[in-house]
Amino acid sequence: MPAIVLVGAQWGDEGKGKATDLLGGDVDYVVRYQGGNNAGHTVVIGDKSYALHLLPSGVLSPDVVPVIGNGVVIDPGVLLDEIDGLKARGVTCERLLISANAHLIMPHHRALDKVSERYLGKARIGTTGRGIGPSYGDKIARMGVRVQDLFDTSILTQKIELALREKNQVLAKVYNRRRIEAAPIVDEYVAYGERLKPYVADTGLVVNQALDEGKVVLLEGAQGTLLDVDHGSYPFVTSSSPTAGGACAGSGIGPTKVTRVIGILKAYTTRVGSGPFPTELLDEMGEFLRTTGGEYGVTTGRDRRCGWFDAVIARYASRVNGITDFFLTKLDVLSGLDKVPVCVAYDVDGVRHDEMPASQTEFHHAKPVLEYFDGWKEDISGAKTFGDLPDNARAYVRALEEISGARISAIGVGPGRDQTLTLR
Ligand code: 2SA
Ligand code: GDP
Ligand code: MG
Repeated sequence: MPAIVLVGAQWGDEGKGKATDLLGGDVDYVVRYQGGNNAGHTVVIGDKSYALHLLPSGVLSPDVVPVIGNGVVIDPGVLLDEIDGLKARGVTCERLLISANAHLIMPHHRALDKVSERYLGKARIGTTGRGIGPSYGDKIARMGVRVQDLFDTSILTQKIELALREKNQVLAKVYNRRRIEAAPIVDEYVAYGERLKPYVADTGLVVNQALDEGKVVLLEGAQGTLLDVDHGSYPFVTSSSPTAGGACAGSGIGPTKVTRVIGILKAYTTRVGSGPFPTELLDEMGEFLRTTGGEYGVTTGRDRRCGWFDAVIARYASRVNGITDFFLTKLDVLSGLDKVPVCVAYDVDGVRHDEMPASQTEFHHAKPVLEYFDGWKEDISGAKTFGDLPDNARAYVRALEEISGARISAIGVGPGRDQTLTLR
């Protein structure tokens, strides 16, 4: 039975958390397949707002089994704090399953993330400083520590000592930092293991069995298409694969199981961290989008960079992910504008590009070719159906659908659970 992938179509923060929560009523399992606590999803239910980092957004739906898949990197202290924080607010995580194969973020990963960013100076990536890159780096270099290692103290000690032998050299010789001792980390992580043990499972097996039984599985991406380590604006990307292809590798299911890929697409564009951003607005319009849209990082609190909707990116996301339909979010934020500009193509050194330029140098030089749509003045946050929207808002949505490469099946008009319009 169906596995559905939910993926960010831009640079993250499109509203994936809200979309996952909305679908929660129709799905049985929600699986996070990549990233770590660099992610920040805000879900608003009634007058309560939840900020989730590692837990799948499905944790807020009582009948959903939330799963942290093998492709995620877990900072165990952060995860336990998140579980405790939700419990204090009456949300139980008893059904949570954590892959035994997921990799761990260690103290030296956090240290290296921070010092390497400082060392890069102006060339920095603008990471969240949570140790994501160094943890994935060790995974690929085959020296990572996995969740299952927490239950074999001898292996855990061996792995931590081996890793620190190298990391301490780097920390001391390259970054002039103090060495990190292995023994306290082993004790700390063994204690985490004791608390996490009840949740740990062979999640690949569980998810495949669920699919065989006809259950619906939602694979929830973090970050977004242009932050993908292969398909994003490299090197200004995260170190995992948020795109739909990554959903199978990060959860342990085969691609033949995926029947729908939902792209979450904001009605304008935002980005956190460094790197090219063709439609970025550095004027009062950018400030308008940031203030009206509440565009501040859920994890780091950083201002998000803001710009107009970019159809080149939407088409690229559609292609790279095989998107079947888009959820268009935050349409309400655009209310009040006289004209709404949309980037339909790029001008790269005098040459028009309708598709994403093949080289990063071209992407860095891309200037938006803008088309202007008539705006609407009405507050649309109370709209219940597509027909409730002003004519110009409907025309804007239909135009985006036309140029983005897939149909729009839902529209967000506010952060609340009930502020979503479904189409057709
Ligand atoms: P990292 O920490 O190694 O993954 O950083 C690499 C790049 O990935 C970007 N990145 C993000 N971009 C948008 N949202 C993210 N999550 C938080 C949020 C961000 C925050 O939901 O607001 O609070 O700052 C996220 N996570 C990683 C990051 O900015 C780097 O460009
Ligand atoms: P994610 O990382 O993709 O889950 O997105 P974030 O949670 O980081 O950022 C999206 C923000 O937009 C959150 O604060 C949501 O509550 C909010 N949001 C989601 N959909 C809508 C919408 O349609 N309208 C408005 N105004 N806010 C929305
Ligand atoms: Mg976010």
